[in-house]
Amino acid sequence: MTYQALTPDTLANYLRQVPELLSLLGDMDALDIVEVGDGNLNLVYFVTSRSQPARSVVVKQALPYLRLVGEGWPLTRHRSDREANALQQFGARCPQHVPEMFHADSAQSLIAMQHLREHIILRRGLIEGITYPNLAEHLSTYMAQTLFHGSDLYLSAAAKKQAVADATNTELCKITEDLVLTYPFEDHPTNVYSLALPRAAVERLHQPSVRLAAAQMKWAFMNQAESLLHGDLHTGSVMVNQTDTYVIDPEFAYYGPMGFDVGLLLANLLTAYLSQEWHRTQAGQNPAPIQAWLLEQVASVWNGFAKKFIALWVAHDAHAGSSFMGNARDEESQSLFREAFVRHMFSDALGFAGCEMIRRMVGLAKVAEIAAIPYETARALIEVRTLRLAEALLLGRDDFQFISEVIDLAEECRTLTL
Ligand code: SR1
Ligand code: MG
Repeated sequence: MTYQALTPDTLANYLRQVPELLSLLGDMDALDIVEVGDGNLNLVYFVTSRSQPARSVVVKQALPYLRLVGEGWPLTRHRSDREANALQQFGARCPQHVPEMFHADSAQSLIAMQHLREHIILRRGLIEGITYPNLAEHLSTYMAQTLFHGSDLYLSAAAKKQAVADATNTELCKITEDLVLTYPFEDHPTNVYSLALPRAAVERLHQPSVRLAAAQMKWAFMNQAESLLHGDLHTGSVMVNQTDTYVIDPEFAYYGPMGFDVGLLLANLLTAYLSQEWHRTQAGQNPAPIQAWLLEQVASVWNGFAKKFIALWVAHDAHAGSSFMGNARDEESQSLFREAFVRHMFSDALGFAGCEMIRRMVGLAKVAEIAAIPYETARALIEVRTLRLAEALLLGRDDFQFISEVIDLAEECRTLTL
């Protein structure tokens, strides 16, 4: 069957021909099919049995263009294959935090997967002021498991090189290279600014020191094939409730620097933090408790990730009886290498966090917790605070020793005035 962008009617016909979904959905003739995609790229359908609503799947189909912009921005559909590959790899490495994939069809650029009916998108939950007791524990586990097991620290050199080739994701990487790591640092027609954002705040991003740092991060993104990344690990790619956490949507997956995933997540926790003053005040609530909780998440995500990553590494070497460094029994060199490795990931994470925060303020795709603030001046104030924090992270990425220093800086930036 040649590719067609599916409608609820054509999807129903399609599903009838997929036997592995029949056992999940039961009666294929009585399905409710609703398109719910609100992301930037794809069609997303909830498919639910009318008689037994607990029987339900999500069907995601890649469109041959960027949904955010329309048919004027064509995009190949190969991202669906990359997403299927990543869901399979991540599902094997961390099944408790990755939705189960039931069916993938390369010709239709379509994936059917577990419907997380009792979960909401983390970004939405945070805007509503909801806290999640297991969030940092789960996300640090997810990142340690996926990033360690995709790397040369775990895989054989041959398997890792094959995995790099299998994960080539040229077009989606180009989106990140342009929209995250290039355009926000120049005057580019795709950039979108708040009317009240002072021009000086934008011009700071064009300073040679900032452009140099952004170019260095772009180089790292394009050349450091360290592990299979999610590639777009923001709070809109996480689904949560009070007990579970799932990481969804790895269509930007490719082999890149591990600090990219960590940095995107930290960046989006920080934009959530800086936006709380507005959201909680609007809701007649005190922002302090959730602000403190969000900063705790920043610390626990990083500290938990670093600790779990090292623990996986030490356990693997002990079990394998050999290590990446060779077989010499030299604990001192091993631990120096591990320490330097974590420092390097930390620096990368902070650099990428800075780029991500900057692009969400001045680039094409925004974050709802800030973009949805309806008053230009109130929004611009939070944008300026975010930009100052982002710039300090990007420029100072090699100078931070501990995540507590990032938190002190975030608290300082939260009180800046226009
Ligand atoms: C043009 S696509 C914009 C953004 O949406 C995705 O979620 C990625 O973050 C991408 O950069
Ligand atoms: Mg996405």
